[in-house]
Amino acid sequence: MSSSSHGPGFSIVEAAQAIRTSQRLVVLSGAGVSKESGIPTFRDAMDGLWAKYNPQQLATPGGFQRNPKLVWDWYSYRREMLSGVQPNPAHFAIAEMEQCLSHIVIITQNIDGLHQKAGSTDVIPVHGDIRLNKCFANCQGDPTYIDVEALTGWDPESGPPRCPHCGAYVRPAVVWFEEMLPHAAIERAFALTQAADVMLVVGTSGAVQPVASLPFMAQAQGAVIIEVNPEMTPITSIARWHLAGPAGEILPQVVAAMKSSSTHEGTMNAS
Ligand code: BV8
Repeated sequence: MSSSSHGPGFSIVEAAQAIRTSQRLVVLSGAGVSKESGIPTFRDAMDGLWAKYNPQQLATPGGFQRNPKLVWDWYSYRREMLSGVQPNPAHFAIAEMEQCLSHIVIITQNIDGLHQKAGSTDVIPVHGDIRLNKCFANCQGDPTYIDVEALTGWDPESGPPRCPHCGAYVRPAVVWFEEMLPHAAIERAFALTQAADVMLVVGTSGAVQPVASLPFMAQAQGAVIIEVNPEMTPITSIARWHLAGPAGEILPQVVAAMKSSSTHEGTMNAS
Protein backbone atom coordinates (compact mmCIF):
# COMPACT_ATOMS: atom_id res chain seq x y z
CA MET A 1 0.00 0.00 0.00
CA SER A 2 1.53 3.26 -1.06
CA SER A 3 1.10 6.15 1.33
CA SER A 4 3.08 9.33 1.53
CA SER A 5 4.06 10.89 4.84
CA HIS A 6 0.73 12.67 5.12
CA GLY A 7 -1.65 9.72 4.72
CA PRO A 8 -3.00 8.36 1.41
CA GLY A 9 -0.55 8.18 -1.42
CA PHE A 10 -0.42 10.38 -4.47
CA SER A 11 0.55 7.93 -7.16
CA ILE A 12 -1.13 8.26 -10.51
CA VAL A 13 0.70 5.21 -11.88
CA GLU A 14 -0.28 2.93 -9.00
CA ALA A 15 -3.90 4.17 -9.02
CA ALA A 16 -4.03 3.70 -12.80
CA GLN A 17 -2.80 0.13 -12.41
CA ALA A 18 -5.51 -0.59 -9.81
CA ILE A 19 -8.17 0.77 -12.17
CA ARG A 20 -6.77 -1.07 -15.21
CA THR A 21 -6.74 -4.43 -13.41
CA SER A 22 -10.13 -3.91 -11.71
CA GLN A 23 -12.94 -6.37 -12.41
CA ARG A 24 -15.91 -4.31 -11.21
CA LEU A 25 -15.03 -0.59 -11.27
CA VAL A 26 -17.56 1.97 -10.03
CA VAL A 27 -17.00 5.70 -10.59
CA LEU A 28 -18.83 8.05 -8.18
CA SER A 29 -18.88 11.68 -9.35
CA GLY A 30 -20.03 15.00 -7.91
CA ALA A 31 -20.10 18.64 -8.96
CA GLY A 32 -16.30 18.86 -9.01
CA VAL A 33 -16.07 16.77 -12.19
CA SER A 34 -18.08 19.49 -14.00
CA LYS A 35 -16.28 22.46 -12.45
CA GLU A 36 -13.75 22.69 -15.32
CA SER A 37 -16.67 22.79 -17.75
CA GLY A 38 -17.49 26.11 -16.13
CA ILE A 39 -20.47 24.88 -14.12
CA PRO A 40 -20.49 26.30 -10.61
CA THR A 41 -20.88 23.59 -7.98
CA PHE A 42 -24.20 23.24 -6.22
CA ARG A 43 -23.32 25.83 -3.62
CA ASP A 44 -21.56 28.16 -6.11
CA ALA A 45 -24.81 28.39 -8.06
CA MET A 46 -25.94 30.83 -5.38
CA ASP A 47 -23.70 33.61 -6.79
CA GLY A 48 -25.15 36.94 -7.79
CA LEU A 49 -28.91 36.81 -8.30
CA TRP A 50 -29.39 33.96 -5.90
CA ALA A 51 -26.95 34.90 -3.16
CA LYS A 52 -29.80 35.71 -0.80
CA TYR A 53 -31.39 32.26 -1.00
CA ASN A 54 -30.25 29.02 0.60
CA PRO A 55 -30.14 26.26 -2.06
CA GLN A 56 -31.54 23.81 0.42
CA GLN A 57 -34.60 26.08 0.65
CA LEU A 58 -34.98 26.22 -3.11
CA ALA A 59 -34.22 22.58 -3.90
CA THR A 60 -37.06 21.15 -1.80
CA PRO A 61 -40.71 20.29 -2.53
CA GLY A 62 -41.80 22.79 0.13
CA GLY A 63 -39.67 25.53 -1.39
CA PHE A 64 -41.27 24.88 -4.76
CA GLN A 65 -44.81 24.78 -3.38
CA ARG A 66 -44.21 28.00 -1.43
CA ASN A 67 -42.86 29.84 -4.46
CA PRO A 68 -43.14 27.86 -7.72
CA LYS A 69 -42.04 30.76 -9.94
CA LEU A 70 -38.92 31.53 -7.87
CA VAL A 71 -37.77 27.89 -7.95
CA TRP A 72 -38.74 27.45 -11.62
CA ASP A 73 -36.75 30.61 -12.51
CA TRP A 74 -33.73 29.36 -10.52
CA TYR A 75 -33.70 26.17 -12.59
CA SER A 76 -34.19 28.18 -15.79
CA TYR A 77 -31.16 30.28 -14.78
CA ARG A 78 -29.12 27.12 -14.18
CA ARG A 79 -30.35 25.57 -17.46
CA GLU A 80 -29.28 28.72 -19.32
CA MET A 81 -25.80 28.44 -17.71
CA LEU A 82 -25.69 24.83 -18.95
CA SER A 83 -26.87 25.49 -22.52
CA GLY A 84 -23.44 26.16 -24.07
CA VAL A 85 -21.47 23.95 -21.68
CA GLN A 86 -19.35 21.06 -22.96
CA PRO A 87 -17.82 18.10 -21.14
CA ASN A 88 -14.26 18.74 -19.95
CA PRO A 89 -11.17 16.45 -20.07
CA ALA A 90 -12.30 14.79 -16.85
CA HIS A 91 -15.58 13.59 -18.42
CA PHE A 92 -13.76 12.50 -21.57
CA ALA A 93 -11.11 10.60 -19.58
CA ILE A 94 -13.82 8.68 -17.72
CA ALA A 95 -15.55 7.92 -21.04
CA GLU A 96 -12.19 6.79 -22.48
CA MET A 97 -11.74 4.29 -19.63
CA GLU A 98 -14.52 2.26 -21.31
CA GLN A 99 -12.03 1.43 -24.08
CA CYS A 100 -9.83 -0.43 -21.60
CA LEU A 101 -12.56 -1.70 -19.26
CA SER A 102 -15.81 -3.46 -20.18
CA HIS A 103 -17.37 -3.06 -16.75
CA ILE A 104 -17.24 0.61 -15.78
CA VAL A 105 -20.39 2.20 -14.35
CA ILE A 106 -20.71 5.86 -13.36
CA ILE A 107 -22.92 6.80 -10.42
CA THR A 108 -23.30 10.57 -10.64
CA GLN A 109 -24.87 13.13 -8.32
CA ASN A 110 -24.70 15.65 -11.15
CA ILE A 111 -27.83 16.59 -13.06
CA ASP A 112 -26.02 18.17 -16.04
CA GLY A 113 -25.87 15.14 -18.38
CA LEU A 114 -22.18 15.80 -19.19
CA HIS A 115 -20.97 12.22 -18.58
CA GLN A 116 -23.50 11.03 -21.16
CA LYS A 117 -22.52 13.87 -23.52
CA ALA A 118 -18.84 12.83 -23.21
CA GLY A 119 -19.72 9.30 -24.35
CA SER A 120 -20.00 7.28 -21.13
CA THR A 121 -22.59 4.60 -21.85
CA ASP A 122 -23.59 3.35 -18.39
CA VAL A 123 -24.42 6.37 -16.19
CA ILE A 124 -26.77 6.31 -13.17
CA PRO A 125 -27.95 9.91 -12.50
CA VAL A 126 -29.15 9.28 -8.92
CA HIS A 127 -30.25 12.93 -8.46
CA GLY A 128 -32.09 13.21 -11.76
CA ASP A 129 -31.54 15.36 -14.85
CA ILE A 130 -31.99 19.15 -15.05
CA ARG A 131 -32.74 18.88 -18.77
CA LEU A 132 -36.00 17.02 -18.05
CA ASN A 133 -39.30 18.09 -16.50
CA LYS A 134 -42.10 16.07 -14.91
CA CYS A 135 -45.58 16.43 -13.42
CA PHE A 136 -45.30 17.34 -9.70
CA ALA A 137 -47.99 14.72 -9.00
CA ASN A 138 -46.42 12.08 -11.32
CA CYS A 139 -50.05 11.56 -12.38
CA GLN A 140 -49.28 9.01 -15.13
CA GLY A 141 -46.68 7.08 -13.07
CA ASP A 142 -43.33 7.90 -11.46
CA PRO A 143 -41.89 9.77 -13.27
CA THR A 144 -44.46 11.42 -15.57
CA TYR A 145 -42.13 13.30 -17.90
CA ILE A 146 -43.58 16.41 -19.57
CA ASP A 147 -42.12 17.99 -22.72
CA VAL A 148 -42.62 21.69 -21.97
CA GLU A 149 -41.56 22.61 -25.51
CA ALA A 150 -44.72 20.87 -26.74
CA LEU A 151 -47.03 22.79 -24.40
CA THR A 152 -49.16 25.47 -26.09
CA GLY A 153 -50.36 28.68 -24.49
CA TRP A 154 -47.76 28.68 -21.71
CA ASP A 155 -45.88 31.91 -20.98
CA PRO A 156 -42.41 30.98 -19.57
CA GLU A 157 -42.36 34.35 -17.80
CA SER A 158 -45.33 33.23 -15.73
CA GLY A 159 -43.40 30.47 -13.94
CA PRO A 160 -43.90 26.70 -14.21
CA PRO A 161 -46.50 25.36 -16.67
CA ARG A 162 -49.34 23.08 -15.63
CA CYS A 163 -49.39 19.35 -16.32
CA PRO A 164 -51.56 18.79 -19.43
CA HIS A 165 -52.94 15.60 -17.86
CA CYS A 166 -53.92 16.72 -14.36
CA GLY A 167 -53.22 20.42 -13.97
CA ALA A 168 -50.57 20.08 -11.24
CA TYR A 169 -47.41 22.15 -11.63
CA VAL A 170 -44.67 20.89 -13.91
CA ARG A 171 -41.27 20.77 -12.12
CA PRO A 172 -37.65 19.91 -12.95
CA ALA A 173 -37.05 16.13 -12.97
CA VAL A 174 -34.37 16.37 -10.28
CA VAL A 175 -34.27 14.93 -6.75
CA TRP A 176 -34.81 17.64 -4.14
CA PHE A 177 -33.74 17.52 -0.53
CA GLU A 178 -36.20 15.49 1.58
CA GLU A 179 -37.17 13.50 -1.52
CA MET A 180 -36.44 9.81 -2.03
CA LEU A 181 -33.98 8.99 -4.77
CA PRO A 182 -35.36 7.14 -7.82
CA HIS A 183 -35.84 3.59 -6.52
CA ALA A 184 -34.31 1.66 -9.43
CA ALA A 185 -31.35 4.04 -9.65
CA ILE A 186 -30.39 3.96 -5.98
CA GLU A 187 -30.99 0.20 -5.70
CA ARG A 188 -28.61 -0.41 -8.62
CA ALA A 189 -26.09 2.04 -7.12
CA PHE A 190 -26.15 0.15 -3.81
CA ALA A 191 -25.79 -3.23 -5.54
CA LEU A 192 -22.84 -2.04 -7.64
CA THR A 193 -21.23 -0.52 -4.53
CA GLN A 194 -21.52 -3.83 -2.69
CA ALA A 195 -19.88 -5.68 -5.58
CA ALA A 196 -17.19 -3.15 -6.51
CA ASP A 197 -13.50 -4.05 -6.25
CA VAL A 198 -12.43 -0.46 -7.01
CA MET A 199 -14.38 2.81 -6.52
CA LEU A 200 -13.04 5.96 -8.19
CA VAL A 201 -14.56 8.96 -6.34
CA VAL A 202 -14.28 12.20 -8.34
CA GLY A 203 -15.19 15.74 -7.26
CA THR A 204 -17.58 15.23 -4.40
CA SER A 205 -17.55 16.76 -0.92
CA GLY A 206 -19.37 13.73 0.43
CA ALA A 207 -21.94 15.98 2.10
CA VAL A 208 -25.24 14.63 0.81
CA GLN A 209 -26.87 11.40 1.89
CA PRO A 210 -27.52 8.66 0.98
CA VAL A 211 -24.90 8.92 -1.81
CA ALA A 212 -22.18 10.06 0.60
CA SER A 213 -22.34 6.63 2.25
CA LEU A 214 -21.44 4.73 -0.93
CA PRO A 215 -17.61 5.03 -0.65
CA PHE A 216 -17.78 3.84 2.96
CA MET A 217 -20.02 0.91 1.99
CA ALA A 218 -17.59 -0.01 -0.80
CA GLN A 219 -14.56 0.20 1.45
CA ALA A 220 -16.30 -1.83 4.16
CA GLN A 221 -16.70 -4.78 1.74
CA GLY A 222 -13.08 -4.58 0.60
CA ALA A 223 -13.09 -2.21 -2.37
CA VAL A 224 -10.04 -0.01 -2.99
CA ILE A 225 -11.05 3.68 -2.87
CA ILE A 226 -9.32 6.19 -5.14
CA GLU A 227 -10.23 9.88 -4.66
CA VAL A 228 -9.66 12.71 -7.15
CA ASN A 229 -10.26 16.10 -5.51
CA PRO A 230 -8.06 19.19 -4.98
CA GLU A 231 -9.33 19.23 -1.39
CA MET A 232 -9.41 16.62 1.34
CA THR A 233 -12.89 15.34 2.24
CA PRO A 234 -14.35 12.79 4.70
CA ILE A 235 -13.65 10.22 1.98
CA THR A 236 -9.90 10.97 1.94
CA SER A 237 -9.43 9.03 5.18
CA ILE A 238 -10.52 5.76 3.51
CA ALA A 239 -8.82 6.38 0.16
CA ARG A 240 -5.86 4.20 -0.85
CA TRP A 241 -4.79 7.09 -3.10
CA HIS A 242 -5.92 10.73 -2.85
CA LEU A 243 -4.95 12.28 -6.19
CA ALA A 244 -5.01 15.92 -5.11
CA GLY A 245 -5.76 18.15 -8.08
CA PRO A 246 -8.39 19.17 -10.61
CA ALA A 247 -10.02 16.14 -12.22
CA GLY A 248 -9.53 17.65 -15.71
CA GLU A 249 -5.76 17.47 -15.15
CA ILE A 250 -5.50 14.28 -13.05
CA LEU A 251 -7.81 11.89 -14.93
CA PRO A 252 -6.20 12.27 -18.38
CA GLN A 253 -2.88 11.37 -16.70
CA VAL A 254 -4.54 8.32 -15.12
CA VAL A 255 -5.88 7.16 -18.49
CA ALA A 256 -2.48 7.75 -20.14
CA ALA A 257 -0.83 5.64 -17.43
CA MET A 258 -3.48 2.91 -17.91
CA LYS A 259 -2.79 2.84 -21.64
CA SER A 260 1.00 2.89 -21.38
CA SER A 261 1.04 0.06 -18.82
CA SER A 262 -1.34 -2.05 -20.90
CA THR A 263 0.81 -1.39 -24.00
CA HIS A 264 3.91 -2.25 -21.98
CA GLU A 265 2.23 -5.44 -20.72
CA GLY A 266 1.18 -6.30 -24.26
CA THR A 267 4.75 -5.86 -25.46
CA MET A 268 6.04 -7.97 -22.58
CA ASN A 269 3.53 -10.73 -23.42
CA ALA A 270 4.38 -10.52 -27.10
CA SER A 271 8.12 -10.84 -26.48
C1 BV8 B 1 -33.10 11.57 1.13
C2 BV8 B 1 -30.30 17.87 -7.24
C3 BV8 B 1 -34.61 10.21 2.34
C4 BV8 B 1 -31.05 19.16 -7.08
C5 BV8 B 1 -29.26 17.47 -5.06
C6 BV8 B 1 -29.58 15.49 8.39
C7 BV8 B 1 -28.43 14.75 8.49
C8 BV8 B 1 -28.05 13.90 7.46
C9 BV8 B 1 -28.82 13.80 6.30
C10 BV8 B 1 -29.95 14.57 6.22
C11 BV8 B 1 -30.35 15.40 7.24
N1 BV8 B 1 -31.51 16.00 6.88
C12 BV8 B 1 -31.85 15.58 5.64
C13 BV8 B 1 -30.92 14.69 5.25
C14 BV8 B 1 -30.87 13.99 3.98
C15 BV8 B 1 -30.42 14.97 2.90
C16 BV8 B 1 -28.98 15.39 3.12
O1 BV8 B 1 -28.07 14.63 2.90
N2 BV8 B 1 -28.80 16.63 3.59
C17 BV8 B 1 -27.46 17.10 3.85
C18 BV8 B 1 -27.26 18.45 3.17
C19 BV8 B 1 -27.27 17.19 5.35
N3 BV8 B 1 -30.53 14.20 1.70
C20 BV8 B 1 -31.70 14.15 1.06
O2 BV8 B 1 -32.66 14.81 1.37
C21 BV8 B 1 -31.77 13.15 -0.09
N4 BV8 B 1 -32.96 12.37 0.07
O3 BV8 B 1 -32.27 11.49 2.01
O4 BV8 B 1 -34.30 10.89 1.14
C22 BV8 B 1 -35.32 11.22 3.19
C23 BV8 B 1 -36.65 11.45 2.95
C24 BV8 B 1 -37.33 12.37 3.75
C25 BV8 B 1 -36.65 13.07 4.79
C26 BV8 B 1 -35.28 12.85 4.99
C27 BV8 B 1 -34.61 11.93 4.20
C28 BV8 B 1 -31.85 13.86 -1.42
C29 BV8 B 1 -30.56 14.56 -1.69
C30 BV8 B 1 -30.54 15.04 -3.14
C31 BV8 B 1 -30.53 16.56 -3.17
N5 BV8 B 1 -30.37 17.01 -4.57
N6 BV8 B 1 -29.13 17.85 -6.34
C32 BV8 B 1 -30.26 20.32 -7.62
O5 BV8 B 1 -29.06 20.19 -7.95
O6 BV8 B 1 -30.88 21.41 -7.74
S1 BV8 B 1 -27.94 17.54 -4.02
C33 BV8 B 1 -26.70 18.42 -4.78
O7 BV8 B 1 -25.79 18.79 -3.78
C34 BV8 B 1 -25.89 17.61 -5.75
O8 BV8 B 1 -26.66 16.73 -6.51
C35 BV8 B 1 -24.90 16.90 -4.90
O9 BV8 B 1 -25.39 15.68 -4.44
C36 BV8 B 1 -24.78 17.84 -3.74
C37 BV8 B 1 -23.51 18.62 -3.86
O10 BV8 B 1 -22.54 17.71 -3.56
P1 BV8 B 1 -21.25 17.59 -4.50
O11 BV8 B 1 -21.63 17.05 -5.82
O12 BV8 B 1 -20.26 16.86 -3.70
O13 BV8 B 1 -20.79 19.09 -4.75
P2 BV8 B 1 -20.10 20.08 -3.69
O14 BV8 B 1 -20.21 21.44 -4.27
O15 BV8 B 1 -20.60 19.80 -2.32
O16 BV8 B 1 -18.56 19.58 -3.71
C38 BV8 B 1 -17.80 19.70 -4.89
C39 BV8 B 1 -16.48 18.97 -4.62
O17 BV8 B 1 -15.70 19.04 -5.81
C40 BV8 B 1 -15.66 19.61 -3.51
O18 BV8 B 1 -15.16 18.58 -2.68
C41 BV8 B 1 -14.51 20.29 -4.26
O19 BV8 B 1 -13.31 20.25 -3.53
C42 BV8 B 1 -14.38 19.43 -5.47
N7 BV8 B 1 -13.81 20.08 -6.65
C43 BV8 B 1 -13.85 21.41 -6.98
N8 BV8 B 1 -13.22 21.59 -8.16
C44 BV8 B 1 -12.81 20.35 -8.59
C45 BV8 B 1 -13.18 19.40 -7.63
N9 BV8 B 1 -12.92 18.09 -7.75
C46 BV8 B 1 -12.25 17.70 -8.86
N10 BV8 B 1 -11.87 18.55 -9.84
C47 BV8 B 1 -12.12 19.87 -9.73
N11 BV8 B 1 -11.71 20.72 -10.70
